[in-house]
This record gives sequence, C-alpha cells and structure tokens, in this order.
Amino acid sequence: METNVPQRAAADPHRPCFHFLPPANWLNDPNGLIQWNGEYHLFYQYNPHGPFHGTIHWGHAVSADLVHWRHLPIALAPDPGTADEDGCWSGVAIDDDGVPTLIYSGNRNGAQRACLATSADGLLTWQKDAGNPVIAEPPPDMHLVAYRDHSVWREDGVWYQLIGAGIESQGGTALLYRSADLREWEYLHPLLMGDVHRYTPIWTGSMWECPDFFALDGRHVLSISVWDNDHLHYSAAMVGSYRDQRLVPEVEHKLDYGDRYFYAPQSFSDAEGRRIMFGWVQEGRSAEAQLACGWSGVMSLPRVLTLGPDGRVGMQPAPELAALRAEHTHTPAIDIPAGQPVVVADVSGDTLELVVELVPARAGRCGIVVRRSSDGAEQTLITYDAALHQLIVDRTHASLDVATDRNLHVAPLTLRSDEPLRLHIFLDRSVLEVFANERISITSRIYPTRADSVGVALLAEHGEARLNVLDAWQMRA
Ligand code: DQQ
Repeated sequence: METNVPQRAAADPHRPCFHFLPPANWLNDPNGLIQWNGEYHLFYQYNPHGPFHGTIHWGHAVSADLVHWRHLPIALAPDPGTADEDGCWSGVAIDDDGVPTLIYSGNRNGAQRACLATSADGLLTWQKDAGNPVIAEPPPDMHLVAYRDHSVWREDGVWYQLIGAGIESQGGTALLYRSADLREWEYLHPLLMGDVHRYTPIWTGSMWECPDFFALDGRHVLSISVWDNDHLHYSAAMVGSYRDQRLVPEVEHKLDYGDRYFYAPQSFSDAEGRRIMFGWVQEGRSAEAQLACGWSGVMSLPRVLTLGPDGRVGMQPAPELAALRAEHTHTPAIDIPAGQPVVVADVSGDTLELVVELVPARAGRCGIVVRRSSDGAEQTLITYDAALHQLIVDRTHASLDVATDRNLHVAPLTLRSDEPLRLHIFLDRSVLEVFANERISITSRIYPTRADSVGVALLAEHGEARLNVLDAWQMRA
C-alpha cells in the first residue's frame, strides 16, 4: 500500500466524519456483529490493498457505545493453499459456550464454502479450523447459481445455519442446515424459497446474499440482500412465522429505499435485547474517483429494529448517536409559502443531524433541502408528496459532477390525516441517511462540488406547508 493513502483519503471532502470506515481502502459488508464482555465488535469486508473489491480480509473494530470505534488488527486474512485463499467473505460471529467463533465464506477458485475460526484471546486473533471448509460442497443436484454467506443460531441446544443461495430459473433461497458442534453439518431444506418470476410485493432476484434470520417482537424476520446476475439490488425483509423449521412469510418489503446504498445488512441482539443492524453504504461515484481518493465504502449508522403495527420492520437510528451532537439550533414554527424555498439562515454545514416536523398541504409536497449552494445550482431535496404518498430523495441536482449517481429514491409513505411528516436526517458529507415517521428509511450518497453547497432550506409546493419545528445539530467527528 502507498504510505500516503490514509492522508489522501482524509483530505477528501466527501469522506464522512462520524460514520465508521477504515483509514483507507475498501470496505463492504458488516460481518461478525457481536457484543462480547460488554463491548461491541464490528468486523467488515476489507481490502487492505486498495479501494476496490479484492483480496478480501476481515477488518475489525470495537466500541463501548456503538458510536466511538477503535480500530483493531485485521481479524482474518486469506491463507494460500487453503479454502479461503482467494478471500474471507462474509459471515457471522457466535458464542459457542464461551468460545468466540466465526463462520464465514472461504473463497477459492470462484466458489465459496463455509469455514470456521475461533479466538482464544478475546476476539483479537483467530485460529482457522483444520477441517475447513466445514461444509465441503453444497447439497448435490440443486443447480445453484451461487452459494455463500451465513446466519447461525442455537435452538433447543442444536445449532442451525442458513447459507444464501439461488436455484437456477427458480429464485433466491436460504438453505437450512443443523449441527451439534458447528463442524459437522446436515442439510435440511430451504428455510424459504423465492420466485424470480414474481414481482409483487417485491421482486427478490435470482440469489439471496447475506441471509440474516432472527426473532423480532413476536415474529420472525429473514433479511436478505437481493442479487441477480452480478448486480446488487437492495436488502429486503420477509416477516412471518417460523414453523417446523420453515419461514411462512406474511409481509415482504424493502428494508431501505436507497436500494443498493443499504446493502448486505447484518444484525445482532445486544445485552439490552435490542436488535441492532448495520449495512454497507456503497459509493455513488466512479471506480476511478474511488481510486483517486483512496477509499471506498462506509458503514451505515447503527439502527435499532422494531416491528411496526403494519408488520413491517422499522429502523431507528440508535439513541447513542446523540453523543455526537454539538452546537444546537432550534427553529420554531413558521409557514412555508408554496414555490419559494425558505433558507434556514442559522443552520448550515455538511455534517448535521436534523429533526424536522412538517405539515404538508393537502395533496401538496413539502420537505427540506440539504447541501444547497447559495444559488440552488446544487441541492438535494428530501420531500413528502401527500398526493402520491411518497417520500422522495431527489438527487437530480445533488452535484454538478455528472459522473456521480443522481437519480431519485422513492419510498411509499402514507401519513394519517392528523400525522405530520417527521424526518430524522443524518448528513455526513457524501452520506445521507433519512428516517421518516419511524416507518421507512432512505440511505443515499451525494457528492456536491461547490464549497458553498452547505445550505439548508425548507420547501413547499402545491400549497403552503407548516414547519412545526426544526432541531439541528452540528455533529462531532
Ligand atoms: N459480499 C461478500 C459476499 C457477499 C457479498 C464478498 C455481498 O460474501 O455475498 O465481499 O455484498
């Protein structure tokens, strides 16, 4: 690695300040999330050799509060001549009666197989199992398009494991195994089978990456990352009941409407019993731009999962994030005239937390604008359309750099007649995470070019809107 890469990365104006990421180079999926002796461990897919996917290691960081992270040495590295010689791909951490244990996908010759590693020094260094891969081959005669990634849990004293897969011309699936000792595995059946030819309520692609199965508020959730023909689409939740080792889904939805900007999420439950999820927020600029700045990929903020009254999984930013709040600005109620953005003069910046409550006109549109240049040539609009029942992140003018992604994100959102729009927004330079009414989220990336693209404004269209309140905080690094 060039020695000045971390300095180059640090100098990039698009590099986030309060999201987790390594000092330089490539990050993708969160892995091995676990709380151990009170500390949170975050492992992640990492390439120490450059800001591109390749030679995948497991990076490692630890935190006492989910917010302040300390980098630890690389946890897993590919070993020549072994089952992971081409990469240590995604996986999980489990507590095997006091022994920290990783199950991950060893990558060799384009195929991935379940591998195991344990730690005898409190998760710092890892010893790979001599029997790797612990599952030598996928079940025979299944015609799989791909087979990797793991979810592991214990039920009535027996270990269960899911491996993400897809069956040719049928669809994505998560294959269920069981084991007494984490080393010898017996294949049972698919926990659930998708259908690549079905488009409602959501399309679930031809293969499921990173399955994650857990109980939540009395239901069971299978989180999947929808993959098709080498394209990463979005993460989705299948919510239902778990009977006879099969999931009977009742509700299916996208987890985040930023689609590929919240991908390969993984969750864990902490000592308080909260289900906490991180996802990989990938880049929206070219591979050349990523090479030039020396880093690529960032972890989402930690999100606490809950089950909504509609049976959907809701995600809320972890309350611990309040520790990052610095200077606070409170804007009391005002009316927002239609068609004319109201600049919020005393709030500006590129690292902000915003909590805003707005009342749209009936059938009107209203919202907030961030990273706005003084003339509006660059701006990102976060609006609710009461006629269309949609929350929209409009990046059409997010950047004058036409090589960056600038499409719209649209999420379904229907507010009750007495319900204001409540937005909770985290802006961290190029990273934008928007949470609306405890129901939906949109995660995205924006790359404004102008130094004055730090303004905040309020917006109403097709009728006057009302700002009930806006609280803004500058965020600490
Ligand atoms: N990333 C990992 C795979 C997984 C994919 C490789 C999802 O294990 O399927 O880096 O982003």
